[in-house]
Amino acid sequence: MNTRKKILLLATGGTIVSAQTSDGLAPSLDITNLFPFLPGVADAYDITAKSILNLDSSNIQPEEWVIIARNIYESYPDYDGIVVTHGTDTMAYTASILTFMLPNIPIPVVLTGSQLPLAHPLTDAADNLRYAFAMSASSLPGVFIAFNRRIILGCRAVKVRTTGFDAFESVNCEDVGVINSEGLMINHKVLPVLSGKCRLLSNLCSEVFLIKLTPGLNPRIFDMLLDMNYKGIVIEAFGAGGIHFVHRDLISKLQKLTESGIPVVVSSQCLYERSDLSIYQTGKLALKQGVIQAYDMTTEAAVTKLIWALGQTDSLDEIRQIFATSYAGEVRI
Ligand code: ASN
Repeated sequence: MNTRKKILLLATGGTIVSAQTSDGLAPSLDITNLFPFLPGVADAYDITAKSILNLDSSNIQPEEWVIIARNIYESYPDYDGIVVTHGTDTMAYTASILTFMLPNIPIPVVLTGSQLPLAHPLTDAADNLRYAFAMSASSLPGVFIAFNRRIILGCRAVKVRTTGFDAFESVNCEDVGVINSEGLMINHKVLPVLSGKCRLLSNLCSEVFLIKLTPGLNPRIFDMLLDMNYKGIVIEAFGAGGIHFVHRDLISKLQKLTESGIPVVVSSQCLYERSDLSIYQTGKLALKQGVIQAYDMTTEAAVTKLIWALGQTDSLDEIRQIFATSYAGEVRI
């Protein structure tokens, strides 16, 4: 009897399948050629590999998120787990949005990639793929990133290094797992809890703008964003959520935005710990204008949640409700 777990490998490009071209590294390797690089893996799992995209992840955008989510949704009933190979640069965004687009996915969906191509003599790709296959065979439902011996909740992942093999961190949340000589060790309290049937919610609204405040930022930027038809704004504010109103009054502009029905989500420029706009006057005044708090969400999760939420509804009240809910552990209210 074949007891190997059935795993689907969906390749989307990234360094992992890249080779040198006259224009620099670009995706080129065919995913079905992966197995000679991974001795033993094909015996441990029953793997089907399919290339669905072949892009550097800087080119992965909402259109591609829909393709990836649809492929996962259409295939998941036939597999025990799914591995998605993906460039590292935007992997945290893709992992976050897939969390929202595929609520209650009942099998592990594990994204991985590498800092060096699979064919490089010092590559981290083979190891990362091994960790991803192990997690994908775990039967633990959710969207995860496997990288450098760590398993991270997809909606908590941030790329924190451009070249280091320890490129990803789980921000404001413990790791889901670690791989050591005892095998794959799972931290069960971090796992998302299923609350219904899996659905594909693939309507997205790309018109979301992320703005990082700088001292002296001109409030007219928000008029420009309205003119450009942006439907939602995420502000990375200072510290616990401070926004300036002296000399240049950003806060009264926020009122104009929320009155126009535009959701404004405020997070922090600090990577770690939570924002709380109710502490300082510079946050509390913004709260009074109706901004939505991101609390301890990563910027990647806040932006993708807004892109997804605006695809589900244009009601500001419903978007507020969506941000007041943790769907898969992306926020601690
Ligand atoms: N530029 C690459 C990508 O994100 C980086 C990588 O995969 N390490 O596609």
